Amino acid sequence: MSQNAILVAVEGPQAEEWIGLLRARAGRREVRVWPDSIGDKADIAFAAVWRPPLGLLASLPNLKAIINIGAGVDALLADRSLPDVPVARAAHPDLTRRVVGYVVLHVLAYHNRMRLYQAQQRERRWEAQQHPSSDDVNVGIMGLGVIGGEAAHVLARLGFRVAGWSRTRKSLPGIETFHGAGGLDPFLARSEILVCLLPSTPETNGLLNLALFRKLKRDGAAGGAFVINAARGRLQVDADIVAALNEGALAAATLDVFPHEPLPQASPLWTHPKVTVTPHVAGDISPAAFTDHIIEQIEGFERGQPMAATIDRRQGY
Ligand code: NDP
Ligand code: OXD
Repeated sequence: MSQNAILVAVEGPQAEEWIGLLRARAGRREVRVWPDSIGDKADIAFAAVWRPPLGLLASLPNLKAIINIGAGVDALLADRSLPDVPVARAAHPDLTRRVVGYVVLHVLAYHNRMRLYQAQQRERRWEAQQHPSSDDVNVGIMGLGVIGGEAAHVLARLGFRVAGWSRTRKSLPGIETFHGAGGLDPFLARSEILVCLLPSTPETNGLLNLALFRKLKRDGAAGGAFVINAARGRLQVDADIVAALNEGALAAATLDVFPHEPLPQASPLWTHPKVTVTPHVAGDISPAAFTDHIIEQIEGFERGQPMAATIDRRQGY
């Protein structure tokens, strides 16, 4: 009998790569795969999963810990039968760099008027647009965690006036910080380019709505208010984004995530001239980068060390 086996439950184009790499790096430990080769469930001590089916983890009687192959644990926590074992999420430099790169790309695209130049190119029009210095532009980052904190730091290095909003009080050099319900309105009132890097929880779902967009700063150097959501679709109300764009509360939106994914064909976001849609790709973590970390987490846990980036279930992230 094999004890302390690892179960991998991942679907999609990278599934084979995850399985192959985990098998290669797991040494003598057995790697089982859901749904094809799960074997005797009593052998499984660890589960490395991304959006596993509801009830799968509760069916493993000797499960000791769960490793989420992604930063957001909302899909896992939606499983009411989730066993009461430690859950570690992905907080890895590869993932952080990818999402921060996505955020910087889109902040700079707005700052450098890329949308205008793309339209001008289609018309063969050669016309330089004015754009302000970055230190005249206010970027606001919702969520100052692993990814939001680094995004704030990189954007501040590029000269932007960066502020961040978090649940608890934070102090970050060079970043203006706000926290809690009381800090939200003043944070919004000074933010022109709003970047969302919050987890999806009962407190944050639906936060990106029309009332919030109307509170953003529109009279600054950025030339209007912009939103970039690279976090979770449930944070945003799609119809409110369209309404905010149409009334001018928002000048443009960049959306990597949606309440329903894939984005339904009938969504007006696909064709809205002020919307950029990407298919939830801001932070696809690389199996090659993360596999060693999964094995290290398991080995450390077995030596009695707490896993890194363990979530707080009561907070939901
Ligand atoms: P962290 O858990 O490190 O950070 C979360 C931040 O959000 C913290 O600063 C936290 O505050 C803040 N926060 C949580 N709840 C609230 C609240 N109610 N009010 C105000 N602030 C709140 O997460 P990461 O930075 O690693 O990732 C953030 C999210 O990005 C993930 O949950 C995931 O959903 C998403 N993501 C999306 C990807 C994509 O491909 N689109 C890829 C990777 C991540 P505090 O510091 O006080 O705890
Ligand atoms: C994540 C994601 O949460 O890829 O890591 O969305």
